[in-house]
Amino acid sequence: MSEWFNETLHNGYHQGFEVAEVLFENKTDHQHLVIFESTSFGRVMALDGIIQTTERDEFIYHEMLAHVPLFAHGQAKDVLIIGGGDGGLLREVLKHQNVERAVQVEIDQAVIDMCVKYLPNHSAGAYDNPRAEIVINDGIEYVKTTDRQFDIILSDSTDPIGPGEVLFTSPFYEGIKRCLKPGGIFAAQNGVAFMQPDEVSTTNKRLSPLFTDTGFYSAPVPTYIGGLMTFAWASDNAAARQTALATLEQRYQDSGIQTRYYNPALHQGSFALPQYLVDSLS
Ligand code: AG3
Repeated sequence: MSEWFNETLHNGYHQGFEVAEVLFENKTDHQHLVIFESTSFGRVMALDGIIQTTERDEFIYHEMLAHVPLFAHGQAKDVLIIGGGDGGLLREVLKHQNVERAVQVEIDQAVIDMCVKYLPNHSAGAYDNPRAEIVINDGIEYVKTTDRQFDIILSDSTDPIGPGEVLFTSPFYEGIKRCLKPGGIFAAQNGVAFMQPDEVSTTNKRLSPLFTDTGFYSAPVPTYIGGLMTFAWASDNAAARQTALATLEQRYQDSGIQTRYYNPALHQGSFALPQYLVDSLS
């Protein structure tokens, strides 16, 4: 009999992975961390029973969370990442040569350490990059207190359960607002809309009083089961979300960045939402 890891996120519906080998399993100071070798998706990392990332499909999520805001902005120098301890997002952000500094605020040092060790292809050396600065702190504390400002802020959080819960609250979004530079862009993982429909409407209610332009884009990430993963978007520069295809193509080409999921046409298309989501926003 083989051993299976069954995710415990949704009621009455779950995905399972056949486990080839458990590489690490422990309670950190903040959450229960498991990293295992699966027989189908390469190495898999879960926190508190919820799949966070797999080697096989992480590129879809990390490319979309990094490149959509970064190419829409076009000249970001300072980037802030909240969470993202596996390092996949930092890796994609640092591919942009115009980025001079990427500050990553992660609450759990153990996640970074164990992912560097057992998921080395995620960070791919990003933590040793001189443009990266790692801060171990709660993201909400950081955005409430830092005196630095950023062109792009990305929230690569867990679901709004446990340590990730505060990263979906109005006080967190107010903190984001205070440390975004004029014209800056905030993007955040916002759950799988079909399975977690309230996340889209709640985030929309909380962001729209603070920013002149808010919206959502999406991507299908197989191991975030149940349909489209949504990403929240907020900015006071409404033009950024409407960046012309030709401009995105020019920036993408000039960057020399190689992608496996992201491309400029898909970037534009990802802001088109299914009607049930459009309705939930009004
Ligand atoms: N961040 C997003 C995990 C979301 C899982 N939720 C879900 N399936 N609804 C994970 C960290 C990736 N760097």
